[in-house]
Amino acid sequence: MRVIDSHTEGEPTRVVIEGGPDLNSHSLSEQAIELSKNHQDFLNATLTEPRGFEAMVGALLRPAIDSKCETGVVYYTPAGALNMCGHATIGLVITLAHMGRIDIGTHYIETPIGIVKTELKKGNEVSIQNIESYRYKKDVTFKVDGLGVVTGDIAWGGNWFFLTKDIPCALNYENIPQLLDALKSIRRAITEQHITAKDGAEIDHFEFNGPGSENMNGRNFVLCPNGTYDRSPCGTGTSAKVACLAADGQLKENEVWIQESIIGSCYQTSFQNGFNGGVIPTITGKAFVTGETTLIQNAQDPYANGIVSSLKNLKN
Ligand code: PYC
Repeated sequence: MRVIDSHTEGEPTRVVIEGGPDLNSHSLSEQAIELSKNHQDFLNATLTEPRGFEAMVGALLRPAIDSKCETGVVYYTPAGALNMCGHATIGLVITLAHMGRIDIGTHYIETPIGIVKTELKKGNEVSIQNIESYRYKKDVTFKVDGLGVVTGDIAWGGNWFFLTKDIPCALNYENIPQLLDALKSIRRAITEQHITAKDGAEIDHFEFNGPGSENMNGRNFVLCPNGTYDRSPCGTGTSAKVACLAADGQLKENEVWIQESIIGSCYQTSFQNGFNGGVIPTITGKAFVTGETTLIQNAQDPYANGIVSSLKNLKN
């Protein structure tokens, strides 16, 4: 399998450019379901140790169905396919440029939830215009073991998010273990108390929001579905945040919001009013290619599909 690795504001993306599984379904959303259901070994082999590491998000290139798109893509973690991924879209655009497939200018990428317009700029900068994002519920309150009562919003930014300003400690790099534990407790409470997003959809991303450093409007910390945290400010999480700010009248159309991550990297973002009462966020950040690799899976290697798969097999 051939892959190209990059990072977007610190968060890694692994684009599989050759040798991924063949997906038989027609639409990209069906292909995403098929990838999650039938290709766990591929998800683990490409992203978990010893070939990958926990923060990596995969991007499996697929033929675009809409001819105006440069490529189709299904994003994934070892926990399954993602509907959309902001940092990985920025990483993918830089990867396509690295491959010589695209140049400075506008390019469309087809994802399982729709077409994303992107703009490749000079200096490794990319803007993506995300799908329409919106707040689904404001001030959802529930009890969390060890944290007490937590209040926050449920919002869609291409993935479903629970966002809260009830932070247990400062959003600092040194506090990452504590922040991860707290968001996992919130995730557990949401599952146990059957709190869901629209039409019963699972909330699979969790976001603390707090004050930003100088010149930043806010800082976040995001828990991803596979239990790791986003090193970048999370493109879909920033979209969900912008939707909440807009719904509260705290951010106006075309006004800039600078969203900082737990490592101090940032996205510049703004929005235009959407067609269905939500917002269409534009997220700008930088990505850099970090490597080109051929992943080798030797049939005799007990960890050919990752250490995770091997441990699961042992348990079975
Ligand atoms: O940037 O949207 C994002 C994202 C989702 C999960 C990890 N990154």
